Amino acid sequence: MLVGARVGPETAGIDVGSLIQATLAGTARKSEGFALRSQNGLPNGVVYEMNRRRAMQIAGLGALAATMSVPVANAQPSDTDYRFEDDFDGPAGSAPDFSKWEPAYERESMEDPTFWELPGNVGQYRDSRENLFLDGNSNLVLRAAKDGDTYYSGKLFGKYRGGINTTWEARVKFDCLTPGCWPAWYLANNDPAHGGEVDIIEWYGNGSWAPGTTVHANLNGGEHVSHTIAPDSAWHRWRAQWTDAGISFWLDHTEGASPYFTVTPDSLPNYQFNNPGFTLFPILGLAVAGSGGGDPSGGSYPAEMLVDWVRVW
Ligand SMILES: [Ca+2]
Repeated sequence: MLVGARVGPETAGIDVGSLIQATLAGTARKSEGFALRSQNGLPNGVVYEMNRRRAMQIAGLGALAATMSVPVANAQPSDTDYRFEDDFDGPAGSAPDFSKWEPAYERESMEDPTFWELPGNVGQYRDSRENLFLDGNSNLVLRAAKDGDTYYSGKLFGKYRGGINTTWEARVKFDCLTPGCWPAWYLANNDPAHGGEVDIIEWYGNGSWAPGTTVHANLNGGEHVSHTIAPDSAWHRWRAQWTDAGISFWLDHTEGASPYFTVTPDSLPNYQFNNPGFTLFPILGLAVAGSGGGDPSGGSYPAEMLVDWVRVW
């Protein structure tokens, strides 16, 4: 866990050069798009893949200082000030870093199980390098596969707990959009009375539920708001930003881009996310069967959910 100064409004008083250097460092590290404005001679809206050196060569720090917009609250921090991050570096076939994550050892039990949640029908989680491992190319792999009569896969619960005014992002590849699979990247608070869940992206292999983003104000599933958005099998960054104004979501965020969905506190009667001391933790999971996954018999297995990194700032 890394805690440090954030690049944002609360850094008021920092000199502009440092602010831009920090922003550029964050940009270069992730090799993401970087927008330049028209004053530097480039057309509006042109987005370049560039590293810090190239940014300096093209525009110079002074020109950038004159043309960059003021960083917003969700600007990316510099290298060292993530509150939590995992790049999933490590040898192929090795375990993820269990100082940061707790693996699921079994599927959650259900009070009133539907057919695909019944023992014998539902897929299981286990802490096995067959189902939960690093690929050696800096990715976490959650692999769903049949072993005997049972489908097994993996799930990780982050040990980090983050409060309000945080941004959470993961770079994910869903090679598991097949019947029976139920992949998700989400945040949760498991307090029985005042819990909540932020499903940043969730896809359902049951063939009937719309994939997308959902905020649950209670853990019983009875109170939520959703936005349909369908993932594909390419790499994408899925982001949630949590402030007292609500929770906003971006797919492949670029600076200044509007969120595709925002859940405001007045959206839900029992909105918990502004409660003092409320925290969330990150979860990566690939379930098989269950209500959301449905019947895996017609699916293509092994199926994998890959995660390049998770970052919180
Ligand atoms: Ca990585």
